[in-house]
Amino acid sequence: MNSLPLGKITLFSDLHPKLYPAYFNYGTAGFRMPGKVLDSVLFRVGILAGLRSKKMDGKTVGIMVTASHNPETDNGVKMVDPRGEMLDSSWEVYATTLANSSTTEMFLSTLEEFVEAEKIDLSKPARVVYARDTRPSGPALVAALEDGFAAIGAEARNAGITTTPILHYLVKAINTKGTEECFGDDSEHGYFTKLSEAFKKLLLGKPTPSPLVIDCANGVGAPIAAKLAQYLAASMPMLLTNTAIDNPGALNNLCGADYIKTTQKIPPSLMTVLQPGQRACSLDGDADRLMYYYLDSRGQYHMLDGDKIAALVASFIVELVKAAGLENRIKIGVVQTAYANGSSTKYLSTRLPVKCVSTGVKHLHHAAEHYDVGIYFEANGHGTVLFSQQIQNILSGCQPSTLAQSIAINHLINLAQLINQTVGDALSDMLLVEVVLAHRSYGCVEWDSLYTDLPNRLVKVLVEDRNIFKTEDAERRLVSPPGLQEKINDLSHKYDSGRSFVRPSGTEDVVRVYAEAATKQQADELAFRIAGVVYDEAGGDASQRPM
Ligand code: G16
Repeated sequence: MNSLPLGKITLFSDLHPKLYPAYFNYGTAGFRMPGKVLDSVLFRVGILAGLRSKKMDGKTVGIMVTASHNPETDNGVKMVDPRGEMLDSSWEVYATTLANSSTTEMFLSTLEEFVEAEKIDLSKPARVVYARDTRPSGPALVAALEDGFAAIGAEARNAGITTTPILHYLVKAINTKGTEECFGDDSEHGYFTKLSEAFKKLLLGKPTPSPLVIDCANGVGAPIAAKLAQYLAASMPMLLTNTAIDNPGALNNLCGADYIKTTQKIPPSLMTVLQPGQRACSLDGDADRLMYYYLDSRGQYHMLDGDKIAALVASFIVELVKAAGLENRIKIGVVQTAYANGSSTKYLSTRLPVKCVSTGVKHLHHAAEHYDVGIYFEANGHGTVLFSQQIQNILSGCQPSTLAQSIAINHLINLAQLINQTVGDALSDMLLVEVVLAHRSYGCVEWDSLYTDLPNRLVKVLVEDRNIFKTEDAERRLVSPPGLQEKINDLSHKYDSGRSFVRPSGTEDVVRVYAEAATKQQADELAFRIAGVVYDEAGGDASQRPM
């Protein structure tokens, strides 16, 4: 096939017309909107994925149908490049343009221009692997996606209902099969085996962790965590909660990682389950984010977010690299976003280089690739650790001179297996945290005391048009609307250790306001005062004005 099968695409495209006037934007994590408006988008993404595969010489591209932390009625779709990473950002623009073509004719002509501009060799094969989460709108959207695959003639493998990180894993495993960089067997079984074997090796000789309470957000993390539990057996006792995937409206409702981070409260469903001192964690709707928390002896709630995970993991890896005698050969660095708590940045910066980038795994991931071992975690619990291929080769070829070095090197090798290096993975990260806690003989209290968080508050503001908000300096400064940043600065300076920033969300139709200050009351007050200023600037429904 050296030209686009226009007749076939037209036939299918007419089954998936763009019915909604909404503007579709390939944002922080792909397209994400109410599920009912996404039919045409999914069909077009199916075609785009086929073209992406052709462009990548027939390598397999991934498609995940999910809206992750968003409410159940939302859905979304994101593309995964052949190395298991987020879609190359230059193609996001094409995805947005194609999604917004209002008629089949316009869609076809945009498609032709795009094939020409990207010099796509249409004779190459197209291969995709796709999956979805548990949202009720998923099956119909997957059907639209499959029509897109059929229209472009892509060879498509259905990975069923699974987590976003497993889909990323599958993409990389498929594309590295039979090569020196083989990532693992390209199946869920391969994923579970890889993680559980590495976990068991890392815990050898350590006491079995006490039972961990896992809030599965009533999402796809529930069945997947249950399968993982079978592979881990007695090595990791887990108590799964919020597993009601068939309960309408339950997904991410009063539970899940985003609920934990934004409300800074324990899910009501865990009130009677969680014992003081017991570790608990929450996944989000597609199990790519992880938040830990616990109740202290007075029943007080404490949150251990992505920043705390980064601090725990980074200090452990630094120590292992030193023990392995490799500190002069391995450059370790940490990547954060503006949401990172000021105290975490201070803690990490005294030990390692720390870089701040814009929100979104794609930005963090690329920045982390500049280090031999790049550790990235967003405060919301999304993150992973990357070991460069060169470092993995050095580790496996290393000749240790002492037993201590040999042990440390083996731990590093096993960590590189345990960690899903393609993307943030709540379950893999959870096992990573459990390994570090076991090695350090830490409970939550000891982990929490690595540093004390500055009190902080994250607020969502509903505005008429969030696209008027433009930022610079890794989203720490607003350049539009004009004059708003000065007001934010003036307010922030009125509070001890006050820091705040405002940015439009790339996954929800809101503007986010983050504030931190010396006390909880000050952080809350600063956040709500800035939210009020944002609201007054950008307008909206007066009943929604933040109070
Ligand atoms: C996605 C991205 C994350 C990002 C989050 C919120 O997470 O993968 O990197 O932090 O959205 O983004 P925003 O503030 O732009 O809405 P998820 O878990 O929802 O896929």
